[in-house]
Amino acid sequence: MKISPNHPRFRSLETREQLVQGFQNGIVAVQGLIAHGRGEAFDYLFGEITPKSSRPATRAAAAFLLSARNPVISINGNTAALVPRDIVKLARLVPAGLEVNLFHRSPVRERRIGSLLKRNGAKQVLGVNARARIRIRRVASARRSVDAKGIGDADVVLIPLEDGDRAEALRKAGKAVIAIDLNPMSRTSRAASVTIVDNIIRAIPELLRITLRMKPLSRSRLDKISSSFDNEKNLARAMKDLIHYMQGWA
Ligand code: PTJ
Repeated sequence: MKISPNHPRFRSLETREQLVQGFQNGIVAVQGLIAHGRGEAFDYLFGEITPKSSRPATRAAAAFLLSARNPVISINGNTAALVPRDIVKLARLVPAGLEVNLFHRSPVRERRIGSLLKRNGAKQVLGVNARARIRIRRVASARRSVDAKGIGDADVVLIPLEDGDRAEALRKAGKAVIAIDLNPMSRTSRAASVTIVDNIIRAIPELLRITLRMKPLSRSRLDKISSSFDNEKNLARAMKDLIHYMQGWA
C-alpha cells in the first residue's frame, strides 16, 4: 500500500506497512504484529514523540555499550524489519556483535534475518546456524539458547522489544541489560539496567547519534555516566512524561 507523506498519521502507517511487508517476507512473526500494536498504543499515549526521560537513558546506554568488553545486540523479527540499516550502523560503530535471537524460533526466519542484516552492511551475524550454543538458565522460551560467542559471552546486551523472562535471566547471569520498550511498566523495562522508553524507530537513530558523539570520551567518563544512571528513577520519570502528555487531553 502506498501511503501519502501528507497523511497526518504517515509515520505510524508507514511503520505498520514495514511490519506487514516484514511478515510477508518471512522476517516478522505473526505475533510480532500483535506486539507492535501494544507498543503503538503506548506511543500514542506519549504523543508519538520521544519522551524527555529517554535522553539520560540513551546516554547511559551509549556509555555501557562503548565501555563493554563484549557488547552484543540481540535481533528479533520486529527490530530487523523496522531498523535494519541503523542497527547495523550502531553495531559497526560501537563495535558490537549482532545476534539473531528469536522468541518464536524458526531456522528459516533466522537465516532470512541474517541475510537482511548482511544486505544492510553486517559483516558477521551470530545466532544463525550456530553450532556452539549455550543455555541461559531460568528462561522458559526458545530465547534461552544463545550463541556461545555472542550473548553467551557478552557483558552488555542490547535487547530491543524483549520478553521480561529473558531480560530478568540475563541480569541474573551477571550481564548489563539495555532495553528499548515503549511500556515503562513492563517486566523487561523494570528488569533492565537501562531502559529507553521510546519507539524503536526513533530510539535506534538517536542511540546511533549519541554513541557517535560519545565515542571519543575517556573510559572513566563513560563509567561515571553509566554508574550514575538509576533505571528505577528514570522509569518513574517516563511515567510522569506519559501522565503529563495525557493531562493535556483532560
Ligand atoms: O521475532 P521474535 O520471534 O523474536 O518475536 C518478537 C516479539 C516482539 C513478537 C516478541 O519479542 C514478543 O512477544 O515480545 P512481547 O513480550 O510482546 O514484548 C514486546 C514489548 O515491546 C512490549 O512491551 C511492547 O510494548 C514493546 N514494543 C512493541 N513495539 C515497539 C515496542 N517498544 C518500542 N518500539 C516499538 N516499536
